[in-house]
Amino acid sequence: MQIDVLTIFPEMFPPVLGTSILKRAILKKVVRVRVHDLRDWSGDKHKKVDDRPYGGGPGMVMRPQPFFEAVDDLKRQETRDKGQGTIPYVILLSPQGERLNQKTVERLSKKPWLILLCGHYEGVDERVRVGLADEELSIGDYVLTCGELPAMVLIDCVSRLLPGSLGDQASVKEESFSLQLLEYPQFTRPEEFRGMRVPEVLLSGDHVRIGQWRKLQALRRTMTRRPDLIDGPSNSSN
Ligand code: 4HQ
Repeated sequence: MQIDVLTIFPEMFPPVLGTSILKRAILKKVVRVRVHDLRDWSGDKHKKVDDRPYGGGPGMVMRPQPFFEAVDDLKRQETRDKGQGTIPYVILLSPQGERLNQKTVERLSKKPWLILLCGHYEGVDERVRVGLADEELSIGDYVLTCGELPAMVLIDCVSRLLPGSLGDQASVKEESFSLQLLEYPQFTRPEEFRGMRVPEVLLSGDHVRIGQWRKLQALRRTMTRRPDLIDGPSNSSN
């Protein structure tokens, strides 16, 4: 998979892309990530990418032109390099987007080419949504300072699903189950730590009882903390 990022803070990306599983996935060419400075397309001698909102009001709005021209250039470059162009799937990260979940991550992991648009200030000109983005995604109901962290979240969760990135696709299956039911409590040594003991059943060696205990704990935990996972979309999330 190819991922291009359009951002005014390209320097935020290398530390994340250069660490752990993402680093390995990139080295193994499971995913190729290119981060571009949106200011390169500002078309302005001061490299300005924002402007004051029509109709007034506080803050600044990101101009549409740098986003549109950057995407045009990336497409042109792709057509030049590969003869026949792959079509990019363009995603705008914003709190107004549909909430990202594992189902969406799975769908996106099947795309050959993603372009991620990171917003700033009060937001981006509406024409970016209407005329450029194929989809708008939010990583959750809280307000961040920028769209860069959401873009990195998306790169992370999509990349780990790509064949060859985890080394063990069994853990992909397992973790996707863990989204239907929360994990049971885990313990490692020592048997007692600061007065807190490991549940006796886990030391019993009785794997039938251990299995039953874990199932019960997982169910209890899900019911108290995330009833929405059991009730389905009617309740709140997923
Ligand atoms: N922002 N999920 C404001 C987010 C966000 C989110 C990104 C803050 C865009 C302009 N994006 N900027 N939550 O809070 O995706």
